Amino acid sequence: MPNSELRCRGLTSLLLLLLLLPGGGVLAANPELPAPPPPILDGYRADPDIRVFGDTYYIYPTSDKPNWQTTDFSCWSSKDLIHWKNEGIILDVAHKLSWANIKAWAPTAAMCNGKYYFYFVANDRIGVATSDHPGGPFIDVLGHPLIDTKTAPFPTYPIDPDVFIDDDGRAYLYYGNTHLAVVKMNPDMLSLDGKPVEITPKDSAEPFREGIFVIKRKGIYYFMWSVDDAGSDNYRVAYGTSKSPFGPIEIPPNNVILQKHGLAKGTGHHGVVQVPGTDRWYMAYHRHSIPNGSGYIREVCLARMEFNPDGTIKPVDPLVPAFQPGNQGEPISGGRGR
Ligand code: FUB
Repeated sequence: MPNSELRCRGLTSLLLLLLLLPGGGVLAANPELPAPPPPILDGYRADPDIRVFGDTYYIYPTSDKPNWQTTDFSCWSSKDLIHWKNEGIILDVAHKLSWANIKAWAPTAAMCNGKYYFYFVANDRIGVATSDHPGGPFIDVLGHPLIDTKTAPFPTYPIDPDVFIDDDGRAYLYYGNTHLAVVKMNPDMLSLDGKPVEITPKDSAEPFREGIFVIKRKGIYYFMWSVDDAGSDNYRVAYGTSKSPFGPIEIPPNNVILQKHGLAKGTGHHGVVQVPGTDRWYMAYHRHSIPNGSGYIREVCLARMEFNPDGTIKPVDPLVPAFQPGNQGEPISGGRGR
């Protein structure tokens, strides 16, 4: 690391060390550690679902409000993973749904046959809305939830959807809290092909809580999830792998890939995006806001996610920025990253 960068990191650490709290206190920081990188989105936001559609990256987050009483979903776009533009409100559950009006949480987006599908939580159920544009607005097409507490033949809390589209075009919807559910989607992306089945990872010392996110790399399915309570400093991300989108999920040693470090606490509920045509991957995640964060005062950050030669995921350090100053980020042209 060049000396100038070390000096710069030292200065930022000192500034954070001296950060004043409203009550007059001073944040306790370890001066040996670098300051956490700044968040990438404005405002209090969480549960970032990160996607790439065409030459543009998108993040679909939760908009944080006290006690998780949130009503609106926004969308953010970027051409390089560095500069993010707020596309505005894409679905206002307080006014646009007939079956729910609050607790707008943890959405996910997918593209199929040129149409965009937005799966979201409202009043503890999962709905689906569609749009011709990734930046919305999205319309609730069913007029009722896609998934409620009775959809799965086992107990799970129907929150935190994630849609994974396999190489053959088949889409799978994952969701749940404490118990992980998967169900194949019909080609219309608006109905389920059968009943959800339970694939909760059983042998993990890092128990599945919520925030499932699935990717596929070199023929292996990676299942990543959040552990502990979103209000805990120890909220973190663990993972397992499988040869099938239906599991069973095998647990590698040291399967925690994101956890608190220094002033970055409550790091979890992430999403992952692959730069098209490359083996470069980035993780968007939230942490408790710095300063004065909590389980519903959160901010969205970005980090590089890398793999070891044996396919295991390297732990992500929330104190390391995704890009160093001067880096051009990850623009896409001709359908590929650089
Ligand atoms: O943002 C509301 C809830 O907090 C999400 O559904 C959970 O995953 C947790 O992040």
